Amino acid sequence: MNSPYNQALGATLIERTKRERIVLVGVTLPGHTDADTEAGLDELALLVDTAGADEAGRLVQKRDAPDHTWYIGKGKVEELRDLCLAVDADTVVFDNDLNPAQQFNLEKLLGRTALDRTAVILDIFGQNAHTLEGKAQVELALLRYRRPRLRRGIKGNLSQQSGGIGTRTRGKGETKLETDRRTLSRRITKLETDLADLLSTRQLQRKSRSRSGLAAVTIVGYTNAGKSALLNRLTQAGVLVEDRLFATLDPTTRRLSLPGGEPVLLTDTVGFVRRLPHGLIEAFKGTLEVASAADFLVHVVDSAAPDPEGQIAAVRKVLGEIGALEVPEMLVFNKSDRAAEVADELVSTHEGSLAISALTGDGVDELLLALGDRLRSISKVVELLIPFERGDILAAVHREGEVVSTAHEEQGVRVRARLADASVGRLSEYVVARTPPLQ
Ligand SMILES: Nc1nc2c(ncn2[C@@H]2O[C@H](COP(=O)(O)OP(=O)(O)OP(=O)(O)O)[C@@H](O)[C@H]2O)c(=O)[nH]1
Ligand SMILES: [Mg+2]
Repeated sequence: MNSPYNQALGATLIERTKRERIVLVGVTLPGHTDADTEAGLDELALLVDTAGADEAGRLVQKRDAPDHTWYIGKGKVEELRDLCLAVDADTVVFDNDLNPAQQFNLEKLLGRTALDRTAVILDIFGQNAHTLEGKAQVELALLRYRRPRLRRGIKGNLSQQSGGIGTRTRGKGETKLETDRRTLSRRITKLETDLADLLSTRQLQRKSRSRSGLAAVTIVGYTNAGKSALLNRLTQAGVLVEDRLFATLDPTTRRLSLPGGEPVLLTDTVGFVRRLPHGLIEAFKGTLEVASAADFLVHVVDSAAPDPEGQIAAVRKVLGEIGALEVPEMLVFNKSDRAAEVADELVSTHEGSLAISALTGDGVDELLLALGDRLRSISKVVELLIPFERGDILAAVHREGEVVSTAHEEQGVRVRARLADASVGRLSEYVVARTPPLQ
């Protein structure tokens, strides 16, 4: 209990009413530049701020490989400790992922909480989860992160630092439950089962929706790109819009009528970030399914961000991980009111994209027209044979699609019609031929 390590931790307890002060650490590994490291740290500073703490300083190191014991070299750890003392920082956050042993060794030598980017992102998600499902998903991701980091002996002291980022990712109480790895594993299994149940309920709901014949359009994009602002602009959904990372965790769906009159279901969902922790993606698969199961994605990009192309790449990487890369996508460069030139330039380099401002409404009419066109182009021309007595089916084809031709035959009416995937699925019993999509 009286090791210098514990004493240092105890000393930080007194000053918990003020915002936590954090030193950020970045390591430039081969294949990366110093500028990459700085950009990573700039974003980490935003994440830390969103989590409710302040950047107190930065330390960078160039290395051929991470150090086995501390990630950075021992001399650098000592420099880090001096910097923490000089700027009165209680916590260090590495932009690179620390393994449990490195985290432990750093904390021992620094006498301070050592965290990584993943812990900060988990902390923000934890603060922003509101629904039952959102909370369960975050808890699952947190417990999976925490399980290999459980330690006996020193855990209690770290837990007492109430209010800090490290506290929340480690768990508040130091009950017997928290210290028991097996109990934790049981809780993980329970959450996994609950979430699997929620997922199947959601899939049932989605099936009944797709039976309604409406195309499902999901808004995806980097966090803070303006996805919720766009949903609000298009549907008056009244979703929370904030200059804050990961303001949205739970999906919201609204019905929207396109200029041609065809209704679609538009969903706003959780934003992505570079190196989104894999455990979080895994835990959030229920939520992320709104992207992989969509008929179409509107990919919103913040034109005023420091590196829009990098953000597009990061979003596509996550889309790949959740199996959503095959879903047709339209790039929309938002915040054109703030960065008109950049937005125009991006539009010229990305075919089929357009510039909008969810704030002023600029370009939004064009977006709706383009969305209608794209949805029509991904719909298929199919041939159906409908028995004469099924006037209801014939009516449904007219309502949901565009009839190209009809011919009366012996067994019924042969109809060629352009239909969205959802409708084709619903009417599959009557489909006799499918032709490739028209471009
Ligand atoms: N200037 C300008 N600001 C915008 C525009 N669209 C959104 N914003 C601002 O950007 C910030 C983020 O907007 P949100 O709609 O919350 O972004 P989001 O993509 O839903 O973000 P998360 O849910 O946190 O991932 C807010 O401060 C908005 O007011 C725009 O077209 N122009
Ligand atoms: Mg949002």
